[in-house]
Amino acid sequence: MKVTVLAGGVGGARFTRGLRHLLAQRLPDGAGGTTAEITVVVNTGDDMWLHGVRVCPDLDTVMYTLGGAVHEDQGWGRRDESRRVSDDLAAYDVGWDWFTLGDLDLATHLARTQLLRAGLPLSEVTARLCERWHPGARLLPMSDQEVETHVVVAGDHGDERLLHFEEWWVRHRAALPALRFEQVGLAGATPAPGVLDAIAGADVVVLPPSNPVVSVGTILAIPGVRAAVASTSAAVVGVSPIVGGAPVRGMADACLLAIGVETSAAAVARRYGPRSAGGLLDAWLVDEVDADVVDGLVADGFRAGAASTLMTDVPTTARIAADALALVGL
Ligand code: FO1
Repeated sequence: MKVTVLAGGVGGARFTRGLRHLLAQRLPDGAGGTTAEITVVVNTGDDMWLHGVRVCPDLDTVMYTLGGAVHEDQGWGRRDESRRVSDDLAAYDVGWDWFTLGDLDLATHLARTQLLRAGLPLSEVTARLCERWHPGARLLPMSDQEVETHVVVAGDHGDERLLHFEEWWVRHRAALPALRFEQVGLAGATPAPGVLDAIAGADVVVLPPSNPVVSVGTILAIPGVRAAVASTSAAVVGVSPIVGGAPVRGMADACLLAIGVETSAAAVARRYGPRSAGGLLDAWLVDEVDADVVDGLVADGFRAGAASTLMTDVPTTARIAADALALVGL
């Protein structure tokens, strides 16, 4: 069975960990893993060059989470982390003192940067880094080209300012109203090798509860990706990142506001659109608190269902993944 997940950071990583647990139960490989082929296409719009190293927050969050090294409470970065280098960098007053690169995390960025400088594309670099972490899935960046999400905010003199997404997200906690998002580098970007095949050749494509605008939305914005999802023979099922009118974590509401989409489970589904009307989704799983929207979504051509979608632990997340797959008969 081939499953392809279009994932951002924490939500997508945690969901994929639960999905892997479910598939290991259903299709065991006899060694605790699964014979299912899981491909995670990961958003790289949050990436940046910082202190001369390439930082890929969502790729690292997925890699660490599936590799068992993630700082569980934070959802990103390494467990048992320290920040001696980051603190000393602050003493030099260089870089982003509000963005902490942990000491162990820095090793990942140094390794990645060395491999990039050697001429390897990000997709091959990612595969090399994953050889250490054994994520039990293939991680693909959405593109080997640099596509960075920037946020347009109002300037001080009635003009507009462009912030890197991470500055808006971490330094300002998305509190500065975003006028719009710009994916810098998008025009020249192509899907990384394997991305389109992973979408076209899957049995099921999953849109996990990642940020629908700056994570899944950025992946879909890579030329060719949205069309591949709309036309794949795979079933396409999503899990709402919005529960009861609010994001479970992060600030997707600030992102949805910026693009004029209501922060609701139903509005996000309609933003993706039903496959029956040329959209992306065959099915959409909402949380039980939003069960009242299911009938309306079905009337609009979605298969829809409601279940508890709080990813409290791996077995629970596996059950959520099972509920999502069940909507498309898997
Ligand atoms: N998030 C924060 O809120 N504060 C940080 O200092 C921070 C540092 C950081 C370093 C590496 C990395 O891979 C992720 C980091 N994040 C931090 C999380 C990051 O903002 C998110 O993982 C995504 O970019 C948003 O989904």
